[in-house]
Amino acid sequence: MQRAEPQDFARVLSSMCTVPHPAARAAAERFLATNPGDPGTYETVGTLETEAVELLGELAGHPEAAGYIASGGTEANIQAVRIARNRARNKQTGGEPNVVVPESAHFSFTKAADVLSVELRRAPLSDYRADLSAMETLIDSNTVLVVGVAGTTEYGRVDPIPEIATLAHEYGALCHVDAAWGGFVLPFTDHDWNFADAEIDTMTIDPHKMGQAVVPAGGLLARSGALLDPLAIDTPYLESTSQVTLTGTRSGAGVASAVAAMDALWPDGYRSAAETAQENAEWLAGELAARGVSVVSPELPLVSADLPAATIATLREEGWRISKTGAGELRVVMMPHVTRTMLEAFLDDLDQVAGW
Ligand code: 0PR
Repeated sequence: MQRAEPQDFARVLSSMCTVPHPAARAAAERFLATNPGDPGTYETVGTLETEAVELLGELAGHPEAAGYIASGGTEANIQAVRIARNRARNKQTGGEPNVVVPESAHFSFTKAADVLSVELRRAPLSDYRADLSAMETLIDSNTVLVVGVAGTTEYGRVDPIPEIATLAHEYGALCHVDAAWGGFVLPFTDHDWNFADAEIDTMTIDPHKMGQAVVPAGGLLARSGALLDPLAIDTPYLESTSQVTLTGTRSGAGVASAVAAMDALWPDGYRSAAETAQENAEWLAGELAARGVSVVSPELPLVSADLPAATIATLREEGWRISKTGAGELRVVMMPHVTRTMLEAFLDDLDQVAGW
């Protein structure tokens, strides 16, 4: 039987995964058979996880952050909701807990709400960003968490994070920032998004997206170790006495590759990747606008453009791995593997299909 091969990245334009950095790939292979879920047995990978959290904390403006390497942004977001729900459960009585998110929040929050039996309240946006007054309308005494997104999945927008944090705390709720995708780009922008910029409590920041680590490597950070306490369960027969992760056995590959990627790329490598990606986003946005296409201006390196569904479908048939926003726009994510040459080839094909 012929051996299956993974796709190459030559035509992948809408994914948030990318080619791992060579050092990250090598580290992942070396640590494939380790389990950071049992750091008493797999000590080295346990130490690496501490390093990974320190490095992520540096990126996020808080080198003393607590946290761990999760399976991805979904787990990190679920855990942030779980922290807030459990913390409130210990404190207050009555009423179903709710979480207030902007409508742009990733669907992982829908999973979190379902798994954790909390009500998800989605606030309408204004100009693709969280609208503070719309959020405040939804917040009440049962709100346990208010979420801001720093780099939205569909339009790459950054919510007003400091204001969201203030709002959350006014109501006694925690504030979580979802920087799953944006976290490795935002340090090189003027946006206020991190632990130094705002009084946020927890953050999702994923090495396996813009961080160029292998899958699975998500990141959950918390301002203090105490914030992770509501996640801790006893592990009677392990050397370590408690565990805060959602998964039990988990891949040391993600942990080791996250450290290797950040060692190799933070900060200069990530800065140049972010700059190149932003240049490419602005170039593509300009080219599309020049053809009369309506484009959402790329604040971060992600371009959404209004193309007919049939055009997108034909380009997919030609092998381009592209997807659409909920509103039907073409979405191109400028991951590190997306080069100008690739974009030129894509535009050539688009010109042919559109016939303009
Ligand atoms: N938060 C944000 C802001 C995200 O964009 C995503 C994923 C998540 C959380 C969840 O992260 P995990 O997928 O690591 O659990 N956003 C991408 C999306 O839904 C995920 C993705 C990745 C989709 C690669 C396709 C793909 O090929 O578009």
